[in-house]
Parts: sequence; structure tokens; C-alpha cells
Amino acid sequence: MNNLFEISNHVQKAIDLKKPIVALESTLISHGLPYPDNIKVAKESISAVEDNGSIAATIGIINGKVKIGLNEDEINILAKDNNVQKVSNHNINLSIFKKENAATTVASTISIASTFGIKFFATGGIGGVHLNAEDTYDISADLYSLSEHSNYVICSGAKSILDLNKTYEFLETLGITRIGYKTDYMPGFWYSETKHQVDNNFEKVSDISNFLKLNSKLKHNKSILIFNKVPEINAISKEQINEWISIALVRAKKNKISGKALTPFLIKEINNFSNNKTLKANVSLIINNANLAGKIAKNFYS
Ligand code: PSU
Ligand code: MN
Repeated sequence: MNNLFEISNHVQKAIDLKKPIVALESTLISHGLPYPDNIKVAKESISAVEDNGSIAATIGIINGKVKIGLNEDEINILAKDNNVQKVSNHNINLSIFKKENAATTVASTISIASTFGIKFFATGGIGGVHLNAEDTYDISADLYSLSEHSNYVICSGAKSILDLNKTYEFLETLGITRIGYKTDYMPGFWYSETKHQVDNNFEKVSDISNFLKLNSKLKHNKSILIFNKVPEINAISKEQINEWISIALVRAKKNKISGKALTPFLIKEINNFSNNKTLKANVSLIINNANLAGKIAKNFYS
């Protein structure tokens, strides 16, 4: 393309051979999870995708260059360096301009993946409408990016720290299809189920990929969310999660945390309160989603 982007040989080969590719984001490595769990998740997500016959492309920015397919050294930089920027669609170009190391969110990762024709993407929980958004207007760019591109996104719903009622409704407003894999309800990230019904529950991977195949013929130019619940042994009750969230929100207010710093702050606080039970759940659901993404992508292209 040009020298602002660099596709790894591994991913380039997959593109040339029309192999299934699953994009992975890097903000959860730099800002979502602590070291060294972040390295473990980054590596195990790649293995989970590739064990199922697809190719993983972790996306991030190293010295201002957008990398499609970060190697181990580059993942280490994003996992360990404290100066890594969190870039969404509004500030990614500035990190490129300033030759920074930066991690891409769901919003910017799918924008980049789309540029290179990569359809599948796996993450933990997407961003959404924050609690109190009526006052703050804090609505993640993830939602808009999902409506501007047509990616297939495997996730455990939106993060529990958000207003999941408003997020669910806003997804519908934006035309984003919400399907479940073995679930009738949108998951609540750290907890298994919200009260919100999915647009359709599919019990089999092949049914999902058949639906996606039809969808690509319909030229539905919005993304599709495929909801996968947190593995049952790591799921936490909704009541317990909400208790931790309310304490974390008070602390965020007291410390005047807002904007793009809010999501990482709340996650960190809640990991502390929960004695890392939420961290454990987060790690397991991300890898579980990468695993499912690898399966669906493989099935879609065969
Ligand atoms: N999922 C996780 N942990 C994370 C994120 C997602 O399990 O840290 C990141 C994603 O990169 C997502 C971002 O795009 O949080 C949302 O941030 P914001 O609310 O500032 O848009
Ligand atoms: Mn925000």
C-alpha cells in the first residue's frame, strides 16, 4: 500500500492464498490487562485462532507504522511500555504522525482490518454507551466504527462497566446485527447474560457461517456481532459485578477520570476489588472468543 502500513509476511501469505484471517486488537494488551497476563492473552489468542486453521493478525502501531500482524517483540513493546497511546479513530493519525507506539481499539482495529479486506475480528467486550452518557456524551467510537464497516466481530457483548441497556438499543439503531452463539441473550462480558434478547441464536458454527455467507451477498454494509458467553467456570454473578462497578465509578469521579482513560481505570479498579476474579474471567473470555473466531472464519472460507 504505502510505507505507513506494514503487513507481516505471515499475514501477507494468508491474504495471497485467500486463507481465513482473524484480526485482533492491541488496546486490550496495553490498557485492558496487566503485565504479564496481557502477553499470555496476546499469544494464546493467536494460537487459538491458528489452532482452528485460520491466521491471526494482531494490529497495532510501532514507531508510527501501522502493523498488520504484530510479531512477538512488537507485542512485548505494547505490553510493557508505559507510554503506549490508546488510539481510536479520532487520534490514530496523530500517533502515526508523531511516530509513537500505539495500541488500536476495536474502532480503529476494524477500520484498519477493513482496509485490507480482513472480515473477521475477535475481542473481549466492545466499547459502548457509558453510564451517565446523558450527561457526559461518552459513547465509544467502537459503535460507530462497527456501523461504518462490515466486519464479523466475535465478542462477549459490551463491557459490564457500560450502560448495557442503552448499548443494546444503540446497536439496533445503528443497524448492527446481534447474534448469539448458543445464547438467547446478549452476554454481559464478565457475567453470562443480560436481559436483552439477541436477534437470533445459532447453535452451530456452520449455521453462523452460512448466515454470514448470505449476508455478504446482501451487501449489508454494517458489522455483525457474534456473542459468545464467558466460559461458565469463570463467570461472575451480575449482582456482584454491579456492586464492584458502583464503587469503581465513585472512585473514578473522585479522581476526575474521564474520556479514554475511563474504561482502563474502571477495569483496573474492579480487578483489584475482585482479587483478580474479573481478570481471570477477562483472560478466559478473550481466548475463548479468539477460538470461536478461528472456527467461524475457517468454516466461512471453506
Ligand atoms: N475489551 C477488553 N478490554 C479492553 C477493551 C476491550 O476486554 O480494554 C478496549 C477495546 O480496545 C475497546 C476499548 O475498543 O476498550 C473501548 O474504549 P472506550 O470506551 O474508551 O472507547
Ligand atoms: Mn469514551
